[in-house]
Amino acid sequence: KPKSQLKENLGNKEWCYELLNKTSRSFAFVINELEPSLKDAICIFYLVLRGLDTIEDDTTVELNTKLPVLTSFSEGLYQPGYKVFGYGMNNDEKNLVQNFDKVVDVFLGLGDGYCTIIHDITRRMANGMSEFLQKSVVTLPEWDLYCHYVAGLVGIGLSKIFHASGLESEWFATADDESNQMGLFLQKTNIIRDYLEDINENRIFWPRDVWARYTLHLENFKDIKYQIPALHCLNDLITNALSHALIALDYMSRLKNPQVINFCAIPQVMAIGTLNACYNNYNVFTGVVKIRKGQRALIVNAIQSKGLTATYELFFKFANEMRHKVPTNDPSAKKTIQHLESIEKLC
Ligand code: PS7
Ligand code: MN
Ligand code: MN
Ligand code: MN
Ligand code: MN
Ligand code: MN
Repeated sequence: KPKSQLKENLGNKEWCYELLNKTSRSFAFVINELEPSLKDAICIFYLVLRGLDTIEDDTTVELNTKLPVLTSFSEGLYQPGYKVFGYGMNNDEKNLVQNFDKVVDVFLGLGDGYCTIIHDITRRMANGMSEFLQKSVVTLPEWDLYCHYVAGLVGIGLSKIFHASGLESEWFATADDESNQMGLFLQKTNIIRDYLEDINENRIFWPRDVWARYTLHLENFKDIKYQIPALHCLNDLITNALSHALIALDYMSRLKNPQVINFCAIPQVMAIGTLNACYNNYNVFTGVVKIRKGQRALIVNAIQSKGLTATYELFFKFANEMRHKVPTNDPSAKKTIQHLESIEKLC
């Protein structure tokens, strides 16, 4: 592997952390708190995948132009000077991919174990993204597969990094199914919440086999006269996402390092909080449903001071709140309550 340019290494690393702060909506904070042995690897992992996602997401570039860029991206990690022009829907994303040589330089300075994991996951994610740029998400297995490519693989790579750092046990090196479900829980929540943003960009990630049971056209849900089927469909997908919660709790219960616990648990608790905020809420179809800044701060504080105990308490709280909102006539009600009761029992 080519050596990193040592002289510029310090400046490039600072640049990477600046870009992390600008491009991540929520990960910058938890990554900054990680142990030094882990922090740079996960910062670079984030920026590499954010770079790849910038290419996937750019709806202004033609597919024939985009696909070769996407599938050669992971090889760029081993080419000093590698950068990509013409992509990015905002200035931070443009900045990231146009100056990607700075990320490559810091990447090449990581331990070989970390490089191999990051390169492998990037290659597999890019192949999955190009598969789904050429087809839509129809069945539930396809929904799980798309979410595996863009988030489950992140979980699998992170678990291997945790193990390689020596901070977490051997279990994490091979816990691919559990790691995948950690990612699926976040990604499905993101896809459910981003209904309006995605459909307005002509991108559909809601699985057709599910929404077709409630409407002929997914865009119909934007119209208040379709409120009832829209809410039934929304609650159906939230119920599906909840099926990953128990595995996610089991995964987190095996973690030892307090900063790794924060890094994993804060996004998971934010996810179940977001599902609770979205559940049976028609605002998902007319705007953005988000956890308020103040509530986010309370969650982060609780997890930082009480770790897994707070994680279990907050999962209980959000599951309990959701259970009290389940309408008796909702088609998924029985399944929803089953999932929520098993979460509450475990917590
Ligand atoms: C390497 C920390 C902890 C075992 C850029 C963290 C976009 C939800 O596009 O930016 O604005 O709607 O809000 C993160 C499992 C991946 C999955 C995926 C890499 C958890 C490229 C996060 C993040 C595994 C594809 C961010 C999956 O959402 O989305 C690192 C364990 C990137 C994790 C994308 C989404 C992440 C996401 P947007 P966001
Ligand atoms: Mn994307
Ligand atoms: Mn994106
Ligand atoms: Mn080992
Ligand atoms: Mn999204
Ligand atoms: Mn977005």
